[in-house]
Amino acid sequence: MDYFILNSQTVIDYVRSKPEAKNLVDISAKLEAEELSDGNLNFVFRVFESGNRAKSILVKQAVPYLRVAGESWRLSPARAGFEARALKLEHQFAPEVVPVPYWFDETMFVNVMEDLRVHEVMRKPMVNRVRFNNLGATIGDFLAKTLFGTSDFGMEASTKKVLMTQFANTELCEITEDLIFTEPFEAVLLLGKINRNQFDPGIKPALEKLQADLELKAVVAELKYRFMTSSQALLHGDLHTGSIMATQPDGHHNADIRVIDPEFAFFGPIGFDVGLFVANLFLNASAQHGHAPDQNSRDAYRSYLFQQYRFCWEIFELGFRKQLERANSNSWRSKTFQDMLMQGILRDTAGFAGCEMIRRSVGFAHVFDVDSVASDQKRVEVLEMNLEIGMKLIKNHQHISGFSELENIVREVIEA
Ligand code: SR1
Ligand code: MG
Repeated sequence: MDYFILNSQTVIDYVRSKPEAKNLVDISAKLEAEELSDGNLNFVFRVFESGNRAKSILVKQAVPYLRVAGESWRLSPARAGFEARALKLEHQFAPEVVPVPYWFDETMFVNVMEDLRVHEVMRKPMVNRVRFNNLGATIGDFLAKTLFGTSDFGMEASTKKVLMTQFANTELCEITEDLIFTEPFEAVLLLGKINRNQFDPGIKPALEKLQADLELKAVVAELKYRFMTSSQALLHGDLHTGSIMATQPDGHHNADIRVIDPEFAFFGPIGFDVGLFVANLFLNASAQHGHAPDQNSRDAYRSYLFQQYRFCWEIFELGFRKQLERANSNSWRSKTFQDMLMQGILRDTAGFAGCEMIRRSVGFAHVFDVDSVASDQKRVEVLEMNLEIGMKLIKNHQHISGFSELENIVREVIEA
């Protein structure tokens, strides 16, 4: 079969033609499909047995362009291969948090996986202040397991170096380098480079000030360089709350939480994954200025979000340190080394979180949490808060020595 772009009709015949589908759905029965695509890059379909939606699989296809931008933004469908390899590894290290990968079709650039039928992407419920009490701990544990397991502490140095050759994810890394670390900080780019920033005219003065701040730009350059050159572990690479799904919480506000969409995976600095996740908690906390109906519900949800930040860091640090005790070399068992390592990761977390807060406010890809604020004035206030938090996190990241310091930087701006 040659590559062709699937739609909600042809995906059914595609599934029928695959022997791998036999144990997952009854391919001799009537099948139906619906398109679910809501991410920026790919097309996603659910294929299910007619009359039995519980028997379903998820079919995700990469097309030779960026789905949200259209055919003019060319992008190799090879990203599906990076996703397949990352999904498999993440599922090995954290099977309870990652959808089961069923098969990867390298001709069709298709990944077929467990259909998370009863799960929902987290952004909308978070805008509506739904609580997931196990969110921070689940993500902290996922990060500790996947990042340790794929680092030089968790595998032989030679195995890691070979594995790294499978993750030269050049195109998607370039997207991150441009969209997170370059474009938001430049009014005019070097010749031949397009600036894809999109921002509310109301924050133009704040943005101009940010883009004229030479100290800030130097520190961002340093963070960008670390992103490009530090190969500590296999990252998810895009761990925002749009890459996390959850069921409706139970009576104790706990839910089944899953991490999806690792197509940006590559070997990078550990704090990038942690930083993206916590920044998205902070983005929601600031956006509640425009969503919460009253001060009490706003403050209560913000307290919950900061608590999830702390749980995430604590469980991540505890899990990472525990595994270091059993690591493959005595070098890693030195308490002083472990303290320095964790402090470096925390500082990176703060710096990368700052960049994420800024790019989600002025760059190409925004977040629903902020864009859905109905009042123009409140949305501008939220965006200004995000820029201020981002700048403070970036400028102070090298001096942070504990996770409460990071939290205090964010709280001081949000609670002012
Ligand atoms: C061009 S893709 C825009 C954003 O969507 C993805 O989810 C990544 O966050 C990327 O930066
Ligand atoms: Mg995605």
